[in-house]
Amino acid sequence: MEYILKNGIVYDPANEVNGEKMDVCFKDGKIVESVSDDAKVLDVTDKIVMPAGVDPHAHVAGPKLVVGRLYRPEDERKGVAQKTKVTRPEAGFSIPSSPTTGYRYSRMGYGTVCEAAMPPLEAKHTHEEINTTPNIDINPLPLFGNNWFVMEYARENRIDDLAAFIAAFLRVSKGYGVKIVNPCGSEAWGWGMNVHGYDDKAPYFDVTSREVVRALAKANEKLGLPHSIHIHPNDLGHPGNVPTTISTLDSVKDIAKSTNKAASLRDQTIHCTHLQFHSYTGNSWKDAASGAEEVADFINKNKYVTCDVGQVTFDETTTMTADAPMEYDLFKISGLKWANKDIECETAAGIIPCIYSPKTPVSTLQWAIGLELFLNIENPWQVCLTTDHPNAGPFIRYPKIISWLMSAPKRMEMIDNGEVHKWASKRTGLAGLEREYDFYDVATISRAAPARIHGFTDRGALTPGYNADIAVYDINPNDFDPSRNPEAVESAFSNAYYTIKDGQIVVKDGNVVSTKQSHTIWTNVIGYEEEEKQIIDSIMPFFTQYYSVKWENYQVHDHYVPNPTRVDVEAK
Ligand code: MFN
Ligand code: ZN
Ligand code: ZN
Repeated sequence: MEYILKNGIVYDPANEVNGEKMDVCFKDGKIVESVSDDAKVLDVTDKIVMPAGVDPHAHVAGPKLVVGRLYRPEDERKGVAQKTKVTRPEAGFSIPSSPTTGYRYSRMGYGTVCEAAMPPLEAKHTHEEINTTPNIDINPLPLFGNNWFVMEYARENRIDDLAAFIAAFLRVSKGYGVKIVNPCGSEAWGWGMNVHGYDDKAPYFDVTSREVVRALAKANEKLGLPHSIHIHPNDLGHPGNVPTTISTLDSVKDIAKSTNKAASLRDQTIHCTHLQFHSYTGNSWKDAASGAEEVADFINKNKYVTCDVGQVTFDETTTMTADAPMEYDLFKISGLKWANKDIECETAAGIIPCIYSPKTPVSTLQWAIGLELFLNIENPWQVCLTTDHPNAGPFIRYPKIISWLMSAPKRMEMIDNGEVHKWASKRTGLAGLEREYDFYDVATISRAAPARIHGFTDRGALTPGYNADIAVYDINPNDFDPSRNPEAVESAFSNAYYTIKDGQIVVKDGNVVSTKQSHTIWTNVIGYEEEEKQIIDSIMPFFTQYYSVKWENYQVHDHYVPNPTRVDVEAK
């Protein structure tokens, strides 16, 4: 089937197309240069056309989602919608059901979402949920930062073995890249402890966070994976965490990016997620303030670093993370219902609701710090739009965040009319920031940059040969001032005029009109077969003794990934 999207105003930063009136053609699910006269015409005259959105970091599939849904029926009831001819019933606000997650992303014009934390031991379940999430492709990142084997290789500086282990575990878990959460800290939590500084050791392992991160970065670059290491640093959510954040980012400065073709798209060697939660000064919440300027300044000077923000949205949400000790800290502060789980020999997890209110000093501080990061980081290719869904707010708020970024008057109004607590102006620099994003910047932070950062060579741009993943929004940018119409910006980005996924129209006028099976994107390392076999053989005695599952039952077999997008990486 051939289509032509006619007369749209196109924003395609990867191809340096900035608001040009042009047609976009696609055929058999791919973007093409041109189509025949028989092509079906979709008239999008003077509407915004962008590549479909790419979310570089969210929590959308896996067992912690299930725990969240089960223990928060009050959240489940908030997002109820009846089924339609093509959709199942919807449920959930901050932790929507898997089908609901797919529908809501596609209504916003998104086509790809990174599931940011998959414990290999729970990978099978994660894939089952991915398979029931329609309309969006998902690339899951397995957790490596507190894995017992990884900590051992890092301590002994066995980078070759670590590379083989990563290759093997991407295959075993059908994962995409290397995720690190609170390195050594989630392991310490097994003993009721945490690590705080970057040079603290995991108890009984004699290895520091710094050593684990550097070893993983070296192994990642040795393999030349499409994505860099993806890190949630130590000390999340604690006042005074700026030095830990900067030391972490600084510590991989000397590690050269791989020359492998698979790594060639990206510029970074480290991606720091939900940077907002890592940009606090002060000694306690009483004297906490923004460290966004210092952190943004570091990023501005260091092109090897990229980030996503984790923007607070002022919602009642459900937080969930492999940073289990931090969730316990939140429990001590709020006393809300808390769940915790140990993932044997690999990681941990914690879950707790969080209410971010604009009347609360700390929530407001977090909100303003997130916006300051967006506005102080000069190069939009280094910063991505996220709420760390659902941790700082649900992903359905992305359009609202876009409206804040595009309108300085809107931000000032919120500060001046007392809608947000005065800490926003007293303890951050937000009120002095006049920068406003334009549609090209928005397209960069929500599709082009996240796709490049993840090393995707088939999406995030309207390049011929790429997947026909396209979003159309009902705004005429030549006759519209986003600075003065933030509500209209929010509404348009919430309800795509068209969302097209692999050439299929899945959304029209903000309604899901069809569904399709998701792809699971995973990385298949080629060239390490012998090393992988050796490393698996070497861990097997330990695995058999200490894991409560058998290796045969641990691996994610092909039938768990019925619709793969396999990224082959020639690592040698
Ligand atoms: C990432 O997973 C991931 O992370 C992320 O809420 C997450 O009230 C999960 O107990 C948080 N507040 C304070 O201490 C503030 C000080 C307070 C006070 O008690 O004194 N001050 C005021 O109320 C201000 C009054 C004066 C004024 O200035 O107006 C704490 C409290 C808190 C702190 C609560 N912390 C948690 C934040 C961290 C991480 C949330 C979520 C997090 C989730 N993942 O006019 C005048 O001058 C008077 C001044 C006022 C006065 O004194 O009265 C995964 O993958
Ligand atoms: Zn995280
Ligand atoms: Zn996260």
